Amino acid sequence: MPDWDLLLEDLHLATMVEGAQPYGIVENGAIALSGGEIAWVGAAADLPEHDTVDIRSLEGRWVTPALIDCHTHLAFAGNRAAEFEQRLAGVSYEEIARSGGGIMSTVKATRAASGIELQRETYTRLESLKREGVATVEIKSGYGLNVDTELKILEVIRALGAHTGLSLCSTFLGAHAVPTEYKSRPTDYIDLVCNEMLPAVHEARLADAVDAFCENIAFSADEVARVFEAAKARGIPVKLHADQLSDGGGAALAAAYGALSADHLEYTTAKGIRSMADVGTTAVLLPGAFLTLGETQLPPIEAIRDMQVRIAIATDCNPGTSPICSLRAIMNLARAVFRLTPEECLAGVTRNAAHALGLEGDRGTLESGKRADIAVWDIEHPRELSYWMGLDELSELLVAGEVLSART
Ligand code: DI6
Ligand code: FE
Repeated sequence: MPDWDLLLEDLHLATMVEGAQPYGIVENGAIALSGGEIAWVGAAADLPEHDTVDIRSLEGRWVTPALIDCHTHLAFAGNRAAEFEQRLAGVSYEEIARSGGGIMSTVKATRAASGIELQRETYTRLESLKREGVATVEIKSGYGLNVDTELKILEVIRALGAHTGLSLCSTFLGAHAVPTEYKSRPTDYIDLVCNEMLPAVHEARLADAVDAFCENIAFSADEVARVFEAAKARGIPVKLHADQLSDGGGAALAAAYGALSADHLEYTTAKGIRSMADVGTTAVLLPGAFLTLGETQLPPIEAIRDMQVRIAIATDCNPGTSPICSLRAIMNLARAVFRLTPEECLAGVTRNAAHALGLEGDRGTLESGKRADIAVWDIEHPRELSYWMGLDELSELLVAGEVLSART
């Protein structure tokens, strides 16, 4: 007879397993945890006999997989509120970037910050996500753009995993922008990324994935391909900022390298989506950047749906185009701006976000054998998670079976 570590009862489940029931709903369910994993999950009526002593009632609350923010740039110093005002006064994001502001101004601040300062600023943003039920966060480097600072950022990310109790995935984004000191020599900068930064980052085991910004104001498809080749040679999975401001064939490029995800996609064509569908690359949609930039071109959502490409959504938390530390707000915006259904929004921050990180075997749904990353909510139906904005319905967050935060 099983002797589980903990059995949670008197609850409803939104397992987010794809199937007959929307949200994978199981009313009157139960969930058993052992060794940090889900040992059993299903209808309470089907619960097998067991010897478990530690049994808790959740008093009719709802249980979902803990949320996953699969695309952020939240390890940076300073902020860009002054540029934000300039943009409101009519100066474009590209103009600011070309005149040395934009990403480069955050690079200056991040280079100047000590590891401890960077850690402190980043910690606050992670805690905000944690308070709303997020257990896994992907964080990109890309505000260092030299060997030392890229390493510093990635080391801070590793340290913050231990400090916050969150599961942090780190992505090396050396090809985020051409730094000022390489202004007219982008090829030399890509040499540095491929021949020095990436090897150093890989040597120190600091990157779970490699990303790049494929855009007129950043890197061409050929330059990105060089970075992807270097990643591939080391067995590191890739993802791409694709077609955010213009159609640069980013989605097809990402797919050609079997990318985990292609992100943004506002200017991607149906053909680009087709190539993603062919290899199973996840579409990560980022309504925060869309709104902050005043973008009007919507990602090709119908094509994405028709071709059954998985849709994830994320904060893109960064100081330039998405100063947003709330994944719940993003769920609401994805519904309002991209017209995703509330179920698509929840799948976008659970099951499909896990896919975008290559973690689908380990988390993102409530299934036995997966990590016990669980959010408990004071709601009457999971659709409410894309309905309310700013209401704190989180009752409890468990990561690998341990309570990380609980309402007092
Ligand atoms: N796309 C974005 O939206 C962010 N990076 C990227 O490649 C913007 C980063 C910034 O402006 O600081
Ligand atoms: Fe981004």
